[in-house]
Amino acid sequence: MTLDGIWDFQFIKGGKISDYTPEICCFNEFAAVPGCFDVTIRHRFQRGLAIYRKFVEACGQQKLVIGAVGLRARVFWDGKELGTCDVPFCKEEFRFDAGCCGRHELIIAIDNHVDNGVDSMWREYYDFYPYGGIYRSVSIEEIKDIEINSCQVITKNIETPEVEVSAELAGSLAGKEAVISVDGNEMAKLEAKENICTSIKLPGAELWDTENPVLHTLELKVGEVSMTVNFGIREISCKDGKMLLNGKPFKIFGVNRHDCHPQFGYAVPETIVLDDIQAIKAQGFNCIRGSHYPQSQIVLDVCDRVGMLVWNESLGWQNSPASLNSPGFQKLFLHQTDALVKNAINHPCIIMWGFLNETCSHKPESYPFMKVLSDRVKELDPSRPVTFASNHMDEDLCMDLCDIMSFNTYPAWYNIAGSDPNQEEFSRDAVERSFKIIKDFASQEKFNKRPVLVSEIGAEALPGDHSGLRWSEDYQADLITTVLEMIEKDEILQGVFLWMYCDSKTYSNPGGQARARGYNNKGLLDEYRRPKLSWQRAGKLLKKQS
Ligand code: ADA
Repeated sequence: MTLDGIWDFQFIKGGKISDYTPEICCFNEFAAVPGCFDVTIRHRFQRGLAIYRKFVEACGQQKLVIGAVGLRARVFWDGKELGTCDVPFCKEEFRFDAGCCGRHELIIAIDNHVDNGVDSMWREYYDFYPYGGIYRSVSIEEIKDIEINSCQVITKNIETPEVEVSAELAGSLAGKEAVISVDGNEMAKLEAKENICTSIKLPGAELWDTENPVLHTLELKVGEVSMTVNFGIREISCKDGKMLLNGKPFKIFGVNRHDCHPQFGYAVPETIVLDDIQAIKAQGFNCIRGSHYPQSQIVLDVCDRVGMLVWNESLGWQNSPASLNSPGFQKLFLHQTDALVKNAINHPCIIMWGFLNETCSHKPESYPFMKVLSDRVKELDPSRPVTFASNHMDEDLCMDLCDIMSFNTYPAWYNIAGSDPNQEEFSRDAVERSFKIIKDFASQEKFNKRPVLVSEIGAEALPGDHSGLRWSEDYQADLITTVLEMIEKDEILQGVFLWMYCDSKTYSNPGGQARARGYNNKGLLDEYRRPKLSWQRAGKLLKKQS
């Protein structure tokens, strides 16, 4: 049962989550769930304690699922604490005894203060805004005597075609059968056990790809309980420095996208997501990087349907070696890594997993935890390549942990090797120099021909500035079109994710001009999705290429 809708609400400016007690509650407003409270007219950009309340009819053993909150939450049922949500963008489940049948009080208390401690999952300087709220759907369901806790469908063979179905079951399974149907046809019957796994051949079934994103439906039934999942049959692999989708080499022409909107924060409604993804596709792009946190069910469902490839990554941004070596950070990070993969594994649109954007991967002390993460992701999902976006170019020390090597670079914008930060006019040479550094490094024999991507590149543009100098629409458009043309022809670079789809809210650092108006302005569109010149020029170029 969904609990989305209008909840009772109270905001205490400056309040902290540790201050929460039932006595401080005096609900004087309403709030939408999902929703971010600090985008609302009354509480815009305010930090404090937000208390959400909903009365729920329920009894007995229940499972409460909170799709995602930010920045952290405590959860209460009839005044008793069920647990906490400690990682933003991470789905959490709470199993509990709801008591006698009737009306019960559910409280989710949220705090949106930024924590700058070493174990923090979202520090102040992350270059995206720390909105507060219940980002994703909340639901509750009765725990029956049989439970299907997960059901994964992984493509084994695209020729036959064949998928592997594995599921975790619990409860009174003795004497029960697990029945698997695909697209309405019964395909297998197994003895119901805690872990089941079987291969199913689907002769004649159509494959999923970007042009023809065919989805199939699998139903797993055990006794009276069933679970339905959508899946696509497709294979992603890497060979001789190329990425292959269903055995065919392809290049990535992608954009980084923050799943964010000025009026919704990170609770972006389906209509906007659909509009974004369809517009990105119509412009000729084939992939999004979900920067820099696990993508919502809405984004992944839309990308499956529309045929848009996705790089899905965990929440992280320039985390220090001190964090990477802190047990508290590691525990939370592994928790969100497991959730990232387990919750999204069936989506055919996802072609790679990523973690720890721009961490200190040039420092030897970062290596052990990077390895733990890479191993963990591969253990959970051996079917997809692993990557991370490095900003350390030829100084990176962790690239051997990736199946695909990805580099963030900002030639002709930041003060990086090969770029002159004082140059006012766009220079193609700066891009060439930067790409050469990446290619020379990535072509070393020790990397054994892994595909190489430019995972971020871009320049800020303020709409209306047509001076041709830095910050103008023309400068940005020249950079973007140069990059797309160069990637198209390049033998080694297998793709690019432009930074970024649209302008996104970030910090307003009083000490610098780098984030004009408190936005990262490197969008090809502005934050309300109004196109800049680069969007039009990129579209023209990509449509001509295809
Ligand atoms: C980094 C980072 C992005 C963004 C970008 C920029 O590469 O990964 O999140 O901050 O730089 O615009 O500077």
